Amino acid sequence: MQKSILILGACGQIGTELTMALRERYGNDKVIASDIREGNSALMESGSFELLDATNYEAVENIVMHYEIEEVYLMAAMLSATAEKFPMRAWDLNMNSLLHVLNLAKDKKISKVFWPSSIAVFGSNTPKEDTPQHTIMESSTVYGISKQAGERWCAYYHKKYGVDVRSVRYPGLISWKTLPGGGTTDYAIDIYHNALANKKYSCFLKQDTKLPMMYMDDAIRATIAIMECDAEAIKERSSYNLAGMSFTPAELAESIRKRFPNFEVEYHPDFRQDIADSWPSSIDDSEARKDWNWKSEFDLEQTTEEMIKNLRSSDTL
Ligand code: AKB
Repeated sequence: MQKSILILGACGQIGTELTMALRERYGNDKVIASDIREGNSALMESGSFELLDATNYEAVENIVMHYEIEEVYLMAAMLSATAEKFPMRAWDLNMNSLLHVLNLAKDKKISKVFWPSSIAVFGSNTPKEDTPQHTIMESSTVYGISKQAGERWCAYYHKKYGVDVRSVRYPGLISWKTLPGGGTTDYAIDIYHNALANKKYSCFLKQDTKLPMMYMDDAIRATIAIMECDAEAIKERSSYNLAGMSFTPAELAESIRKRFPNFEVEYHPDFRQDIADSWPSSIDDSEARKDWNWKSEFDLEQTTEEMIKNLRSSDTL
């Protein structure tokens, strides 16, 4: 019999695609989507959905018991830019939802947990290029602090209680199906929408700000791969570095300009520039490659190709 899975935060940028991918893999009736708001029609119509606040322990526990859930993917989070505006709300959501799920696993009500960390765990004194798995991590953002604390909790629950929790540090994720919300890397999606709709874009980061990024298909593949591999293969119980590609806004604009020669970008950095400046430019993910055979597939040119093709033929514009 297939395992039953609960996704918390199923209607967000990652949750939407992850839910559909897991439903395709394990069966629509085995993957329960939940969020504090409803999602798109494909998600709502393809399987069970529960309105659920991930910070409410009792409500999460009830759903886990009702559906006899074995695995939880906790995708609910407040991202970096919004978290700077609402620090306490971000801390409440990002930490309490994680502790609730870890406690359910500690009490053997579920058997496996996926929780995403981020490149935001790193800070301005971390080595910027090829940032290693283990290095200085002095994050200066609310979001980064919550992700770093979350990583420590994951490692602690694994060591102390044997909780099978698995995690990756996502770079900025580029997708066309669902818009992101409140992140610093969101420019790398907005820019495609604007290239198609307006032929110009006002970028909130400087043109030479190089950040680690990944196409969503790679991120979903990594998430499912780490969850499916044998527990003994997972050597990092905090979170794994994960790399796709790295580029600057100017390089991304140039790749779009190969298809739209008249595309114009202006640069008007705002408070998100400070956040981006504190993050790495590129990531060394050799531990993930070694332990569970991770390898990304999409580079910038393939990503631009996919984004333009899919946005053109979808109604998300
Ligand atoms: C953000 O920009 O906040 C996120 C992230 C890098 O975790 N996309």
